[in-house]
Amino acid sequence: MLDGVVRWPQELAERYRAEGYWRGEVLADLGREWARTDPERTALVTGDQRVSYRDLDRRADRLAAGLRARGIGRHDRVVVQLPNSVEFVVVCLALFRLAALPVLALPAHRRAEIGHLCAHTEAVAYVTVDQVQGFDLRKLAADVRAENPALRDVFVVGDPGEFTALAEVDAEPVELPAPDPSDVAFFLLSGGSTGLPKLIPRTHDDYAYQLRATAAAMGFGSDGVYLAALPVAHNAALGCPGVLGALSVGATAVLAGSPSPDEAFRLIARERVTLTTLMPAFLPLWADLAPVLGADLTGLVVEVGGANLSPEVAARVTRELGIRLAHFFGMAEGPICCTRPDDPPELAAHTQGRPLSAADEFRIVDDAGRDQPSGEVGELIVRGPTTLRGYYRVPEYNAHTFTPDGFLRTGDLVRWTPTGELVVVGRIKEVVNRGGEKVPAGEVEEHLLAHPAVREVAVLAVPDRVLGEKTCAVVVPRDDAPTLGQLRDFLTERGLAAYKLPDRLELRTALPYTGVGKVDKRALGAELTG
Ligand code: J2J
Repeated sequence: MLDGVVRWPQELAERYRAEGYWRGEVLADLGREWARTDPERTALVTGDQRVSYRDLDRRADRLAAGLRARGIGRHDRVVVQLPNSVEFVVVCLALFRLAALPVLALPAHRRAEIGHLCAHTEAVAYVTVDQVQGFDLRKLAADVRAENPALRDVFVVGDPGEFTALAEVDAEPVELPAPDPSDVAFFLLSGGSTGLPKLIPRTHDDYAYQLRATAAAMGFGSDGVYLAALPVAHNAALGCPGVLGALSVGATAVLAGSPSPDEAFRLIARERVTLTTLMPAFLPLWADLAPVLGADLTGLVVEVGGANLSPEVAARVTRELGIRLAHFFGMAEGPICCTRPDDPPELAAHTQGRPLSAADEFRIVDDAGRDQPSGEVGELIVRGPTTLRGYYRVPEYNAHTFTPDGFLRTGDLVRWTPTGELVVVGRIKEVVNRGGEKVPAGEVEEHLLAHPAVREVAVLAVPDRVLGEKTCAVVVPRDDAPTLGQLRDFLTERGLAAYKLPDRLELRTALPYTGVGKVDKRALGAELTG
């Protein structure tokens, strides 16, 4: 196992194996069996491109060989920042086959995030595209490489500029040793943590199980067609069952650029999509535009989650569109609770369903760590065959984010219904959930404190009709008060992703503090919304 990754204790690992959750499958083999038995079957669709299982397999093998020739091998970390594309899947498969470790950045991430990921993981390579929406990622790559001596290679999809074109990394396939199933396969980014973004190691065993279990829960098999409308680098679209789950069951994954209704509806009709994933904020838009655009979504299963879903919106899309909702509470860290497509629609409208795995241990505890009686609200803590045991290379942070017996403290406030479904009611972690995009308050505060006009700052969520929440920065200025525009420009200049920029600025002469000297965000929140 890679240094800095916390293992499951042997006893639990043996139990997960003995009970058949972990079966020794490796992500390196995704799609391989289908390439052998049904090579012409369509694995991926994007735009006008259709990629068969055979071609996908070959491309992954050739890229793996090409990367190996450049010295990339077992346990090497490679930061991957690609939009939904065939390249994303080929790169991940190639790295899995080399037992090298993709570190999955979101397309929205910028210099601050990519720089941190490269430095923290000592990445040897960064795979990116030439540009997105007018932003030149090669410039970002040059800055990051200048600061990270370990970063030997930058591979670019499109015009490589001073770097290497990904398309040129190609060689005759070679025999490669299979990765160890209990070893880490790749890293996901945590949405909610204090300080800099944390990395979540996902093992072959645990992720292969997540793919299998979520596919089964959604009734998704080889005749299924999955539409990835959210970024595939996010756990929800990657592996619940998502694109990788589609490859594991021999289904087809359709890669869209965004969840915008015109593109999504066109693909759903053309490819006969059976399953997709959305954040709740998109549902009203889909409901408004489906009749206008003449889309027939009847029977489509939509996994919805990541942020609060209003029961009215859930009822509306079920009634008006004939969509079958599966309501997900998920975390990149691994825990998943969901309603199943065949559950009564009220269940999806009002609850987040049942734990994915019979081996999941979900507990609801009070401040002192005592289990709460059913129906009472408390913090959700989780242990299970998909839930990480520690973030990568942050032992001090792990010491207080996990209980001594290895339960992840999720920071989410939840309760059980009398029939055993989970209901998410709030949050104690300092994260703004901006329509499903997670903005870690502490990270933004740290950047804002570097602004010369900012003496003190607190970043917190304020309600928003469309996104559910937006980001408000409450600033105590030094002399001249900064404007919102100036602060946003400053953060952009520091290389922060756009979705983390504050939407609103409030100026104060002082911040309220609690008895222990922490900013009283609850009081501030009440003041801002009251
Ligand atoms: C309220 N808050 C929710 C829900 C997650 C599937 C779906 C989503 C994610 C995801 C994911 C929520 N209602 N239904 O990984 O596999 C908030 C909680 C949680 C955090 C995790 C998946 N579902 N949340 O959103 O890692 O606060 O994963 O701790 O991005 O989203 O965020 P993330």
